[in-house]
Amino acid sequence: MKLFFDERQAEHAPERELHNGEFVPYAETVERPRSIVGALDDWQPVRDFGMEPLRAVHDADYLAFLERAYDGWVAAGRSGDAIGYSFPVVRRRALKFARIDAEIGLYSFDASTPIAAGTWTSAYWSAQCALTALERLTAGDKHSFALCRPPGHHAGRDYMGGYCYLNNAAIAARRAQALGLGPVAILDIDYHHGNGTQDIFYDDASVFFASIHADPATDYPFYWGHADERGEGAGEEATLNLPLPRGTDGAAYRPALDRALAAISDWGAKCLIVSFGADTHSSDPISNFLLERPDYVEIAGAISGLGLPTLIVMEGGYAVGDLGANVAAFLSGF
Ligand code: SP5
Ligand code: ZN
Repeated sequence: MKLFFDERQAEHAPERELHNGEFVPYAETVERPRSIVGALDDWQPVRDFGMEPLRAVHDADYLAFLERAYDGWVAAGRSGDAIGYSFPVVRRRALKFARIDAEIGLYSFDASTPIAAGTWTSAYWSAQCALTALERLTAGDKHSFALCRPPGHHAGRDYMGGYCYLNNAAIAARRAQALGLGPVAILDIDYHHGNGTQDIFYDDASVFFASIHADPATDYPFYWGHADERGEGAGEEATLNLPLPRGTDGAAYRPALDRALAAISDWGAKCLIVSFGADTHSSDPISNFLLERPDYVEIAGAISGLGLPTLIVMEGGYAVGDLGANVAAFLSGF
């Protein structure tokens, strides 16, 4: 399987995030991709597909904001990373703002997603990484891996959150459709619900979204990922959420995985995008599942049993000491 990563994805390095009432060191560190790159050989260069595939998913004003937000922060006389403190929740008016603090809240849903000097560059190349890896499927490869970093699945059309700025999986899914690889399904197996991906395709019958994650009643992102969210309008029944309790181990995970795979197969997917988070591992510092390394081999084996051309995009996973080996184990299962 071909592996993709671009060095510019390492430029993004926020210092801290707001969590449980305190500023704590940012968990989505550059040591993460370093660990994964170190555990696997033969990385391929990333190509530049430009802005158009990003515009197929994200609003133009949001992309423009992301690109200039850090400069706007510095121009406002601030130091450190750009971070919001006021968020407009529901029924917000479509107002235009000049002040950076109003904009940054408008385009985010949490305070764990600061914008640092290298954020736009890294987010841009993370998306290009997914697009480059996807291209392998058109060349006839069965599987392909994009070491996306920053991750993407919490980012929506016009918002960032959960360490995510551009939704790499969604961008790849739209591009897969454009390349005639569809119908496309996205299987999200990060510990956290992929709320951004769900939101982007919620009323869209052309992309099936299945997610297995920690129950949002107890875990971030709280407001999405509940079992009764099944899509809406034309997209009704094209979303499947399988929340699991804290403490879920490999044996308890498996029936949910089998359900998700059966649903993807029944729906008629011809191409699969896996949003893979290794934050389901027992050693993860911010999560509470109990998967072990051999479970990743087994999960990957079950996914590859679908027989679909599959793009794997990296999402979370914060146990840096185990991360590279866990990702290598997962990829070996294909
Ligand atoms: C892609 C992904 O896995 N995003 C997860 C975002 C979770 N954010 C909420 C939990 C934050 C916990 N932060 C603890 C930092 C300790 N240094
Ligand atoms: Zn996660």
